[in-house]
Amino acid sequence: GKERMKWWTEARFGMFIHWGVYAQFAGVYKGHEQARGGAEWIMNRCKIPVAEYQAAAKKFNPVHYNPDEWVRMAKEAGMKYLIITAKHHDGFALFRTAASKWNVVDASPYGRDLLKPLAEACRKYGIKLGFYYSQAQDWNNPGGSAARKLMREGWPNPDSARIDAYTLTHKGHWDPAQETVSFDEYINKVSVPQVKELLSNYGDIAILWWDTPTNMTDEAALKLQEQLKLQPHIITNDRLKRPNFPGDTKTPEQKIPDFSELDGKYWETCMTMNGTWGYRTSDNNWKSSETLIQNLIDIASKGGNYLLNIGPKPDGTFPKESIDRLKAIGDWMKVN
Ligand code: JFZ
Repeated sequence: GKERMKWWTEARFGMFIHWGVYAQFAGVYKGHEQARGGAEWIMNRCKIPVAEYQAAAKKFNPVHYNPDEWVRMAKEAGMKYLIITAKHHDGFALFRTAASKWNVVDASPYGRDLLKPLAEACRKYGIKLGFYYSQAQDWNNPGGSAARKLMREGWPNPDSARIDAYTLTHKGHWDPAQETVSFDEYINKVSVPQVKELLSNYGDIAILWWDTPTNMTDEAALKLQEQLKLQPHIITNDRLKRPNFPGDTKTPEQKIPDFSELDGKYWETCMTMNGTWGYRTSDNNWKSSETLIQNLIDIASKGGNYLLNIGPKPDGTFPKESIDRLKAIGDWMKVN
């Protein structure tokens, strides 16, 4: 209840991190600039075959990854918590997992769990740690769902017109490898076990941030929710499954609600600093530091939280533009 939400309501400001194999594509597939959607969607937008996408992980080697520095930057910007994509829709686990070979330890030359040292850094700096986990949508683990984002008959996808006809008749999938097992099997053998791992192996986990409940059933949602008992104080958002699974917090995306929309719920606006969640080389549409600070003030004054995104580069560093903005926000925090 209220006691569990106390730290969250006082936090006001957190860091969102979208990171995975998609960072390597950085919005470009075979010379084609992705036309729609965030760069973390490139596999789906461009209908990249499973084997080809997985081959890209063989070059995923973030040798400059320094989680201590990441968390210190968050801390100095005045952030109180951090939520990282433990697994986004591309299904790539940034952690050691026994439930799928499609993870950083087994499928990349880096070969080490990325979340362990991040959890340690969070403990060191007193920053609460949360995991984003794409529970239903998964384009690489067979059986996972694939949202047919922006796809209708007669409205060709500029990123993959060739293969739209196939996705229309295959529930959004584009590669037969994605349909070798059922959705239920995916939930039971990948999703549930991985959530269990995430809630067991990294100490205190403050937040579980579900996303895109495509194909979710009440049965699957109940199994996932059951795992939350492993972290009695955990806070969740409203994206496990709609309806019936409201979670604790609402998640307006890329926008700050008006007073009239707030209706006494806990809410958190998640937002990008430019136009993409995952790293994209060509996106220079950066919001100014002034705008970001004004957003924070606006949100805080309305009782919400601001979850501001960083899309790290494939080498493990933050884009310079993001670092500059975090510093500017931190400087403002010190005098206010
Ligand atoms: C989802 C993801 O597909 C996206 O890649 C990113 O992770 C973002 C934070 O979440 O996108 C959504 C999910 C929900 C809405 C919009 C985009 N929504 O409810 O309006």
